[in-house]
This record gives sequence, structure tokens and C-alpha cells, in this order.
Amino acid sequence: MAKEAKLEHMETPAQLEEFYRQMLFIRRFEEKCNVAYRLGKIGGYMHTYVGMEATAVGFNAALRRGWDYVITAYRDHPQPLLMGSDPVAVMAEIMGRSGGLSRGKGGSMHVYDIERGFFGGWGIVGGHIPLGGGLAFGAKYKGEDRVTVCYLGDGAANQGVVFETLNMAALWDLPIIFAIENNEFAMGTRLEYHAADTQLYKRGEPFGIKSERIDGMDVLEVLKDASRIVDYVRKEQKPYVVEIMNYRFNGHGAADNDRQLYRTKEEEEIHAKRDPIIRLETLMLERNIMTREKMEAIDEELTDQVEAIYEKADASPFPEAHEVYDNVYTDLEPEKGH
Ligand SMILES: Cc1ncc(C[n+]2csc(CCOP(=O)(O)OP(=O)(O)O)c2C)c(N)n1
Ligand SMILES: [Mg+2]
Repeated sequence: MAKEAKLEHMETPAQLEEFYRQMLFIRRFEEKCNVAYRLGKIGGYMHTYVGMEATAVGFNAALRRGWDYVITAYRDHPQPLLMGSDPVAVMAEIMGRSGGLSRGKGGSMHVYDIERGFFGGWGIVGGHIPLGGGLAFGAKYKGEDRVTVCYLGDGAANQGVVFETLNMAALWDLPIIFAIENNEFAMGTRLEYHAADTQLYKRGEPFGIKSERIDGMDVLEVLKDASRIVDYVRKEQKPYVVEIMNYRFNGHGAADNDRQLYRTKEEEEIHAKRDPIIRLETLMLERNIMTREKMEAIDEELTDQVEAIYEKADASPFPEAHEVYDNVYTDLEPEKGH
């Protein structure tokens, strides 16, 4: 079992380099996905995490690898990559290939790796939130001190099932973190147009759940806050609501090329200054932890790595037609005429 995340070990040059590598790897991986989507190599819907990297990276570092649980919606590529899944299997899943984590049947929105504690990857907005409650209930019932992180978007925070799950989490003292990623938009709808109360962390207050808002664009801030919150939830065996303020740089999904219809270039430029990767670069340059040349070398290394991952995933075949009924919740078989 991995050790508790201890903050004093986290700001070492080695740890900062690790965070830099993780965020940049996700960025380059997602950019490659965008290119592959446009080439017709990826089908269905696909949503990338570009701009939001500090949130998943900082939170992941506060969790116990192979022990704690994570569940999220369809913006789900970074979590398995951070939790130790085979990146080729992640890419193959996104490309619908049989070597994928869900054997090519889930696609981008349904990546899944139970062995590593990653429970997906869900396309129905809000649908996974009670499942997160169930994961936390299961861990508590079995007397395991696992923490469940249930990510949800600002748009998802309005779904009725959120309030039902908050109620039960408070009632049963479930060890779950409702990590609301407020990237200011639900598809093309700005926060102010979809939420009567835009202070989303307050969703927990009527249930007596401890709640707060944090900066999701600074990986060290996320780690600091996440470590404290994870420790609280693990020790106290109580739920927590954290609203993580971040921003997506790309459109809602790969098919959204019209984001200027709902936000201006000026707004995007203001948020580009919050880029979590540039923020960490600036910090490392100021502290003389890394030179610009080293950063460029790392970038080249990671870009090559992503390219090799893509090539390997692309070599994986599509699932066979006869597998269509395997591993799904049904006992229907084609020969029975269904
Ligand atoms: C129940 C349901 N309603 C509508 C949709 C269509 N839809 C897909 S994503 C989305 C917006 C969700 O926004 P948010 O929760 O903020 O997540 P983000 O995409 O910003 O990560 C909507 C309305 C859906 N998938 N499921
Ligand atoms: Mg959103």
C-alpha cells in the first residue's frame, strides 16, 4: 500500500519534475487524440482535459495508489493514465480497439480499470454520482479505509441525483469526496445561465457536509488542499464537497469547433495565462529547478512517447463481430433470435 501523501515530500525538485511530466504527458496525449479524431481514427464522442491537468494530477498525488477509488464522467482520459493503467490500453480504448481497457466497447467516454481503482468513464451526466456513493458505502461496509473521489462537472452539479447522493453520504458518513470541477461551462452554457447559485461548493452545506472552493489551475495548491481533504475523509469517515475552479481550453468535445459562439477570444486569452503547465514552468525557472532546455527535452521525449503509444494502439485490431454480446449486461444471444 502506498504511503500517505505528505506535503513536505512533495515540493522537492524531483516531485515538481514528476508533476511537470504528468501534466505535459496528459496535454500531449490529449492533443494527439484531437488529431486522431480529426483523421477519423476515433469515433463517437470524445472530450479532452486540456487546461484542466493540474486538478487530476494534484488530486491523484494525494491518493493511495491501488487502494483509493476514482470515478468520473466522460472527461476520463487523465485518471487512468495517472493511476498506472497501460497508456496503450487507454489509447486503444479511445480508438475502439480490442486491446483497450474496456476491450474497445466503451470508447473515449467509458475507459475503466477496476484493478487500479478506476471505475470509469460515464456518459450520462450525473449518472455516475450515486455509483460513487455506492463505492464509498462498499469500502466502509467492508471496513477498508479507502477514499472515493467522485469527480463531477459544474453542469452535473445541478442533477437531482447529486442531492440524493449528498443526503445519503451525510446520513451514512460515507468516505467520499465530491470533487466538482467548475470549468465554467456545461457544453456551451455558461455557469451563470445554468446554476441559480454559482457557488457550487455550497451544495454540501444543507446536508452538513464540509465544503470549500479551491484553485484547480495550480498543481501545488491542488495537492496541498487535496492532501488535507483526503486525510480528513479517511480519518473522520465523512464526506466532503470541494469545488475546484479550472477551465477547459478546448471545446466541450472534439466535435465542438464553435466555442466562439459562447465565449470570446479575449476570455480565452485571460484564462490561457492561468495555464497550469506554464505556471509550473515559471515556478521551476524562478527556483532554478529546471532550465528551459531541459523542459524542451522533456517535451520532446513525451511527444515521442505519445506517438509510440498511438502507433501501438493503432496496431490493435477492432473487436470481432461475434464478441458483440460478450461482457455486457445481458444474456441475450444472437442465435436465439433477439
Ligand atoms: C443526462 C444527460 N443530459 C444531457 C447530456 C448531454 N451533455 C453531455 S455533457 C453535458 C454538459 C455537462 O457539463 P459539466 O457537468 O460542466 O461537465 P464538463 O463537460 O464541463 O466537464 C451535457 C448537457 C448527457 N450526456 N446526459
Ligand atoms: Mg463544466
